[in-house]
Amino acid sequence: MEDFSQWFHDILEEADIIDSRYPIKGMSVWLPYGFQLRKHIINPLKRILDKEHEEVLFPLLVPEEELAKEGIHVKGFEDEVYWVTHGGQKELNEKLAIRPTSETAMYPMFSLWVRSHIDLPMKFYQVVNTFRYETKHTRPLIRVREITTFKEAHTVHASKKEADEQVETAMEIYKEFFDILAIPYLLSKRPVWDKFPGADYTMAFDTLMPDGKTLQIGTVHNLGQTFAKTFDITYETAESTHEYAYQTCYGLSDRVIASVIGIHGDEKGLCLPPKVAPNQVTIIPIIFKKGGEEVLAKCEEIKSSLESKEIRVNMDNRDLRPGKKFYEWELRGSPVRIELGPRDLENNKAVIVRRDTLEKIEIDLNSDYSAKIEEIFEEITKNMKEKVWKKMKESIVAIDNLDSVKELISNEKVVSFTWCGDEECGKTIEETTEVDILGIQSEDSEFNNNPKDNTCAHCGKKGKYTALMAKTY
Ligand code: A5A
Ligand code: MG
Ligand code: ZN
Repeated sequence: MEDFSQWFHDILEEADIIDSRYPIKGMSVWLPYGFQLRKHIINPLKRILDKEHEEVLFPLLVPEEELAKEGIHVKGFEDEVYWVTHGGQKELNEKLAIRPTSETAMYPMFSLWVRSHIDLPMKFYQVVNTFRYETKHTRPLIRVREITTFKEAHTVHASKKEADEQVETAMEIYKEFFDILAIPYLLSKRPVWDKFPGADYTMAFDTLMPDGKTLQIGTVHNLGQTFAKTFDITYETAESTHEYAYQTCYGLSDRVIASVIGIHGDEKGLCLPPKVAPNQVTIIPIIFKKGGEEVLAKCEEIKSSLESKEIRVNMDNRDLRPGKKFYEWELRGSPVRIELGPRDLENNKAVIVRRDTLEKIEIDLNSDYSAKIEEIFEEITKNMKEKVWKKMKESIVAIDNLDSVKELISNEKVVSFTWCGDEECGKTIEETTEVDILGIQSEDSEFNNNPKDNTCAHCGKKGKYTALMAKTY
């Protein structure tokens, strides 16, 4: 893929994902195929969250007074908020913010809902659109002004320990989700100057896009008691004392969809993991003048049989050359194609083509072929996952001084180095290299690969952490 940016732009249009010609910068239209893909990505996430969260839906508008309450938070978002100032001709008494995120919409209500320790923990989530007046270059799905697919979870706990544990749980949830999408990720603790406004700390998932830039695809924030104090979220303990609650929130967005498209795609187009592909199997009847009816009937039979096993099947019997159909469904990333013509019918066989490898596999239609296809789905997922994880890991280069950073980054690498962790040192590193520090690796991270006795790659002080640097979106 020579020019990823161009490829990404083209595929969104060619595969009918979104139309970015909508006349407002940073806002696009989801097209039917894109909408299906989006749905099949959201669904498994909801399934995971529904196990221990409750889904809710808050209003889009936030009173100015609430938005302004948490000083650090509002400071972080003040340049990005869209405002509603009028109702018809009449200027509103109080401006209303269009949510850039929903802390200030939710937490005044949490203050009413949280009464006693028996109400806790509370775990909510919603999938909504949020609006951010981004000033950096906008890009469909990646940096948008209307985030159409903003999943935000918000939790309230009775103790610091429980909130800390929820951060761990949230990270596990996201790992499980990204594994379903076969998306590789780097998990790090963001530097203090890059944490979520108002959070104690932020854990972030970044993935590596084909152009060597990392994309933040999910964040988990430990909010401590900051918002609880601002919004008066208190509970009565078993001993009848009143305490401030502890909170966390975690979110992800359309960027996840961008990463599925970008990371798995190739020169033929999309390549979708079976679990999220709108059409898991595409059946293409190969019809000549004679025997068309029988072929179509057999294809219908295969379709119903697969559908009875909950496989999403699409039968393309449009009056087009098969070659044209192959091309289109490869472009749209359908993981498995089944071709069936008169000769196959005679032998009661069909040909399966895997989108990831383009490998052809003959199946016996007398056998339990739906089980075989499920097996192929598993293999596809495994293969796609291994390929992209390998590629990401190979892009990470450990260095012991910062001289080569610029060159490595321009060669699309991510660098890891030993860092002292001091804010001043970190900011100097970012300024002199013009590269972002993603964050620090946990002790048990496989990317925590710098020797323990190393000194900081920049200042020479005791090196406490392995940090990652990359060119970011
Ligand atoms: N309330 C918390 C969860 C929150 O808002 N966190 S956040 O600011 O980090 O946003 C959550 C996720 O949305 C980020 O991890 C990032 O991947 C994504 N995101 C942020 N701004 C975006 C934008 N303009 N376009 C697309 N995705 C964006
Ligand atoms: Mg920065
Ligand atoms: Zn240092």
